[in-house]
Parts: sequence; C-alpha cells; structure tokens
Amino acid sequence: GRHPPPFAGRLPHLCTPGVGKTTLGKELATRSGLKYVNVGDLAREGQLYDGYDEEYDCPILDEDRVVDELENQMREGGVIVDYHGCDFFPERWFHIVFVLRTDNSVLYKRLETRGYNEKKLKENIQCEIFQVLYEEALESYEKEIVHQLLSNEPEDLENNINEIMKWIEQWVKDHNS
Ligand code: DAT
Repeated sequence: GRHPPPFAGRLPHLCTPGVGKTTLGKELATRSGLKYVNVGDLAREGQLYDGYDEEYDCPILDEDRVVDELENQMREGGVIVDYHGCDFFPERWFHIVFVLRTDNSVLYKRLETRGYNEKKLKENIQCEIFQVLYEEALESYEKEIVHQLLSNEPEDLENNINEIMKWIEQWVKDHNS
C-alpha cells in the first residue's frame, strides 16, 4: 500500500527542489562522519551538462558523465548523495533511498523565495502533487529500501536525522560483525 506523507524520487531535470535535501544531507554528514555529495554542485563545477532547457530555464544534466565522475567514490562507499532524481544512478550504489516530502503550501513559499519563474514553480509543485519522485524511486530501487520522510518543519528535520542516524548505526553493526 501507499505510505502516507513525505520524501521522494525523480524526474530528469526539474523536481522537487526545496524539500530540504541539502539541509538534511549536510547535517547528516556532520553527525555521521559520512561524506556528502551534492550532484547539482558537482555538475556545475564540472560543467557536466548536455545542453540547456529554455523552457524550464536550467541546464540539462549529462547523466552519464555524472555517473562516471562519481563511480570511484561510490565504490569506496560511505557517501550521502543529494539529488532530486535517482533513476540514472546504478542500483548497486545505494543501500537506502530517502524521498523527502513537503506539503504544497509550504513548498510553494520556499520555491517562491528562490525566485523561480511561474512555469517552473507550477511544474515543480505539480511534480510534488503527483508524487513523481517517489514513484521514480520505487521503479528504480527495491521498494524495501525506499522511504518517505516528511519535511515541513524544523522538528521534522530533527526527527529525520535521528531516524537515519539509527539506521546507519544498525547498518554498521550488521556489517562489521
Ligand atoms: P533542497 O536541497 O531539497 O532544494 P534545501 O535543503 O535547500 O532544499 O531547503 C530549502 C529551504 O527550506 C531552506 O531555506 C531550508 C528550509 N528547510 C529545509 N528543511 C526544512 C524543514 N524540515 N522545515 C523547515 N524548513 C526547512
């Protein structure tokens, strides 16, 4: 059955910014000692793009080059990967996938603050409504490893970090005995 609220999946190059991935990912890295990789930043720094989408006013990610760029690091392990999409990553890279979900009214305000144009704003909100990213995650990974997390308020962030920290500790225990 369907899980109730929270965090999800993927679309090629839009969707769903503003749910709190970066905030969560960085804080988690600090507390856990894992490495943090922001795919958006990586692409910008290496100009890993393949054209420009005029309609959505954003560069188009060169997914193959992103995967090549990350491969060595991912093989070593211990990496938190922050991106709104997940279908183009090799399945073997991840032990667990979290999809953050934010209520539309809350999300709208966050994206407005970022100065998104009307079309981009609408598309992104639409994407959230239809749970596009969560569906994508479910199609790309074993459904047992895909989890939704609610990310409306600071308290949610704290809860999510605590939950994920517990999972990491358990995983380390299970794999070091
Ligand atoms: P993303 O990386 O998904 O684009 P972000 O981490 O940059 O999102 O967060 C977008 C904004 O929302 C930023 O101002 C921090 C804020 N935020 C993130 N998580 C939140 C939460 N659980 N409650 C309230 N605000 C949050």
